[in-house]
Amino acid sequence: MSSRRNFLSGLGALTAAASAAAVSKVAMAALPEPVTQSSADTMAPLQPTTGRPYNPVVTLNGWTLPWRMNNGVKEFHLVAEAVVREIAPGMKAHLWGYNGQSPGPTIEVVEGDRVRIFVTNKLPEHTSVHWHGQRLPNGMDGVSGLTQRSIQPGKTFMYEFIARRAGTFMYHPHADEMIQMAMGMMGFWVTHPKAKHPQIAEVDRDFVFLLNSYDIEPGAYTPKTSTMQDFNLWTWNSRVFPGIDPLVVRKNDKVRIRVGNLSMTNHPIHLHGHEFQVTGTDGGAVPHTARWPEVTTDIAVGQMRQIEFLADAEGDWAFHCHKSHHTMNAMGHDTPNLIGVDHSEVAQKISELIPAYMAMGERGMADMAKMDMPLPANTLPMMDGEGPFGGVEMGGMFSVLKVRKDQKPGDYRDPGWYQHPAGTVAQEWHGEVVAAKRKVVPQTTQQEQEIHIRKPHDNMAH
Ligand SMILES: [Cu+2]
Repeated sequence: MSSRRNFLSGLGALTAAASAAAVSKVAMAALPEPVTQSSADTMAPLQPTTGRPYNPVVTLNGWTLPWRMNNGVKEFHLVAEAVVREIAPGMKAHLWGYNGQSPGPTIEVVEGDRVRIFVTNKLPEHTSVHWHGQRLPNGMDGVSGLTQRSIQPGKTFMYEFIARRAGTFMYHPHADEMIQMAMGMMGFWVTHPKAKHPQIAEVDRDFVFLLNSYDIEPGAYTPKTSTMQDFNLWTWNSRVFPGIDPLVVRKNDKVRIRVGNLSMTNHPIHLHGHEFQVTGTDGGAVPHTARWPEVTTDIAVGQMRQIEFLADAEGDWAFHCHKSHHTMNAMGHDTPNLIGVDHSEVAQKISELIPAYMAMGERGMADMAKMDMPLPANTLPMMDGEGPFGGVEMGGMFSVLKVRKDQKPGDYRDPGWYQHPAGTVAQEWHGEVVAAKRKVVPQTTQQEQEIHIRKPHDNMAH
């Protein structure tokens, strides 16, 4: 639910730390009223009512920032502040973000627009905003210390530039970024082409999200910001499955998905049931002649990728990061591999001491997903989500592309589970099993199996 609110009355219970950053009422009066968002739901696309028309994007579990026109300039107001983000139903995180949410709202403009962005800092430390991928005057690039003074708590800075290049971009702080990005400060930016563009197709649905990650221990609310690699929540727009909304499309829609990576590792993003092309990066549109078909595209740290496909296959198609540890939630990452280990003897001994003891892992970890184990406060099961055929056993960076022939244009509501036509679902075989005919392979002798090893010599160095 979007709420316009008085800027100063917005200091909620959570922002005790930030209240040090009191903002002058007089200074704020002339600025565009900050618009905030408290819900983590996917908002309907924001149809432009002023300026050049464009086909808006849908931010997964997010929203687009409204603007005001002021003498032909698009004016936005970002407020850097402490926020509460629901990571998935059952877990909330205390993060930093913009205008009530992490990630901040998506900013959408049109190629050639003059854009003015006011940034008010309600954090307890200084910040800045870098407009990743944009062509702009050097002093607007948002690198504190290098191109500008940092924005001190309580201060408002103004960025102004022309959105010169159509494409897929993002924004994030370039001040204490190890802390500020680990706390969730980031947002998406889309510059739409002003006219038909030879390398930018018109599409029916255009989704955007950021890849990010957090290290929040079960029972805690605030991410550990010194973590370098070992994150336990792999998120899309600061959400994990089953909290990531499905991408709902109509059959035969042309679909674009724009993804940016602001986590500390790469993510091979994989789509089932369709092949796509990478049509753009944060450097711009990929020329038609340089595109090739993929079902997985690796998105490196700091990169953005724009993929496009024709959604011509009905169904509920998995869409996820292909690193299997990234489709898991917090808990149990230090578990040793016990597959094939017979626990029965030791389990019996332990249960004499601890009556409720239960052995886990000897047949894989799927048992975990089925168990309703008591969890610490404010965490999520490691693998979760119920599908029409049982547990999906997923967490983290996972969602579903839902392709339906009767989905109305512009309707993004979840249509429920796919109804498979009779006879099109894999199931247990009950028929007769025909004995396989096998070719008789002659036995090899000991002599033939001998391996010749060539040792490297000095002159083989390379
Ligand atoms: Cu990943």
